[in-house]
Amino acid sequence: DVHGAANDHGAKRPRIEDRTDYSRWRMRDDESRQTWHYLESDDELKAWPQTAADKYFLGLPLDLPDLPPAKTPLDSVRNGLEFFEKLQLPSGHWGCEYGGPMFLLPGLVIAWYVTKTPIPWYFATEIKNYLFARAHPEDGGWGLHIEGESTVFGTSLNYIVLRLVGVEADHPKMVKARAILHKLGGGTHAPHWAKFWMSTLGVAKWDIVNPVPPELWLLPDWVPFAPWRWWIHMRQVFLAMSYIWSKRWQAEETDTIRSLRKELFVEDWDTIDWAGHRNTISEVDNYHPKSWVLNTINWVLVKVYNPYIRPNALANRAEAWVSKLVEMEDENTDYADLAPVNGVMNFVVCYVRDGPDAVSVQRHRERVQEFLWVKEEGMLCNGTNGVQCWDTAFAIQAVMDTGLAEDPRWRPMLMKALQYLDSQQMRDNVKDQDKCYRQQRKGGWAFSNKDQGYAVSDCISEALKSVIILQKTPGFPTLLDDQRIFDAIDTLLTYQHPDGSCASYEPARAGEWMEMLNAAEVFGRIMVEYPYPECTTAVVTALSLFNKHWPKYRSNDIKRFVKAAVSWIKTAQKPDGSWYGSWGICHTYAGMFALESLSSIGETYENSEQSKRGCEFFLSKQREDGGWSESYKACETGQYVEHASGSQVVMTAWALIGLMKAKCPDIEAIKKGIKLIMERQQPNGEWLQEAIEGVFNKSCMISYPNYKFAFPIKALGMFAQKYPDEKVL
Ligand code: LAN
Repeated sequence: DVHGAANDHGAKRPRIEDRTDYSRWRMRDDESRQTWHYLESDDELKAWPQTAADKYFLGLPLDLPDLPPAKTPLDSVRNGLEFFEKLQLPSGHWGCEYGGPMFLLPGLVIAWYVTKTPIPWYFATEIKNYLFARAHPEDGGWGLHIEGESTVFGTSLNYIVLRLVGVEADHPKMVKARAILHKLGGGTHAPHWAKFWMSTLGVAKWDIVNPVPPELWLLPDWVPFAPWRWWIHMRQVFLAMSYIWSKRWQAEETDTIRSLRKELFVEDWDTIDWAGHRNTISEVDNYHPKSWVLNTINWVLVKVYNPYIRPNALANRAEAWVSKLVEMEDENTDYADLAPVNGVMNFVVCYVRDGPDAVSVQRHRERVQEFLWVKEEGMLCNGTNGVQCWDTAFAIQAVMDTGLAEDPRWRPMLMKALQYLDSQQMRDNVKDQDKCYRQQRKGGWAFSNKDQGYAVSDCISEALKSVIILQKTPGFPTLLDDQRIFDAIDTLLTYQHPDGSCASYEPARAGEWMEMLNAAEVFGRIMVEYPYPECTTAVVTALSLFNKHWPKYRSNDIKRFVKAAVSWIKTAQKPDGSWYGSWGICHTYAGMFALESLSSIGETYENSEQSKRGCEFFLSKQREDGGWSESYKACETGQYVEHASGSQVVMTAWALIGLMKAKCPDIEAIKKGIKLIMERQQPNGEWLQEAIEGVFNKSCMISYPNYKFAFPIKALGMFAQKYPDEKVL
């Protein structure tokens, strides 16, 4: 693939084309390790035909026949499943694009570049196409996420990507992007992470980067702000970053790098006061301004500690320990790593530490491929190495709620899905769990797959629920014996906070005050774990379901857990009856989970004040056409706001599921919503993509394309089960 590769180390001219031939792309599903391949030879093309799923992901026509028009919700379910089944991948899971954030691809491409990894022309070409397609329609810049306004973070980094993959600086789109970048202040106004990447690349000098001292990792564990207490994503990013920062390592200079120095900055590069711009940041990027505490610490580090005190021996010890922790992360995940931010940084660490030809570097090179995805707009970087376990769990639950699980028509699909979850359960804790500060995970599931291997409270819950309901359905085998189910329960039971709530990867290890050390500027609430209604409610539903089937196993622990969790869920309800959701948009997403969990312990509209108020909140937000349409803006502001483009299928399904789980008596309202979902279904059974569905860190949106299948199917199916005689159309 080096042939025609886009990079200018050595003599090769970057090659970049208008577009690639979409009939040549294939997604390989190697036990749910997803990689995209471009088949250049016709022999390969013959040997490896494009599947329906490939075509769907690529936006190519599927040429499916129209299905018999749905007259009832159950017809509509069958048509939806007919389509959704075609997207199930060979290993039994569902996958999809998982884009949205616009700061992931830059890390990956910069990591490729600084490690002299050739970028094949077809990757370079489609990366260019994606970024051009996603440039802000008016100013030509890029934001934090695909729906956001242009920022220095998004624009400087994605501009760099385009140059590294071979786009010329005088391309009209680059000229336009530069104009908005300069208008926002240019590279000196970038937030911390962008300054880090620019310095690693050698486009900026390290003095512009606020300190990332590896010494913090030498603090004893009892220290209240020791990094092991931070939210796992922050500490893993900080870890790798601190190694590179401490070494002030920079990539080898190239023509492109020299040229970027001229392009990215408003100031003349040679005269920039680098240290003086450590805290410079453009207004639009500054979502979470640094605290005075952090500014003071940074000042002491820069002015006093680093130049006069920092003992070499201590720096070396810190680097060595950080390096060891990086190694453990790589080993525990077989180089897949937690997510694409720390994954690509670990890649650079290995290159710096182990040299260009090391096995570790080679393995990272292979593994980062799993973050990439190709869709009709081009190539992007997913938020994780996939959505495998999560989306598969929801797919199973959707079918279960339609009552079709025993229908032989869907058995092969469900069998494969069950086998998939069977294969992905984590059977052991990670090696030296305490030494690398990992949470117990035995019996759990990750969001993506077992390779990544980070259990999450709600991912365990959703997967476990799916396994239990399927295994308890006549006609399905018991692949996971009782002990494996108990392992999952044991791990789930470790997730509760004293106040009854649950967080995501681990129970919180420090309080909200830690946000004072939030150096990233562009995200809010990232430094520690928080209690999340969605996670807490998912655990409650899983424990309740488990307890019905195994009433004896740890029943007192479960009773206590559920009781405390439910009372926390009730306190988390806002006066208007809603719950704030942190991982999906927003009150609609959280409301569905909350109402489902209340109903799992027998609390519904009739007998529970909280359930009733939750329903009333939903009913008050239903639109004239029967749908719901919450916008991502709600995540930023905490207030329910409607999306400009009207009712959304996914939002509508979430609200309806909540209402039906809560046994809301207003059948007419529910019917109106069901009708909208049915009318939006296409003749081939699919639903089309509408507005973005997910969110993280309050400010960054992320796509969940399979939600438009799983949740409408589930809502329609639940309706068909509950009201078999109601006419909708
Ligand atoms: C995810 C995706 C899944 C999500 C749910 C399971 C839906 C949630 O209920 C718990 C948290 C979790 C696991 C989650 C955490 C943060 C992730 C991994 C992401 C939103 C996907 C991308 C994001 C990750 C942090 C992106 C990298 C960005 C940094 C700021 C490091």
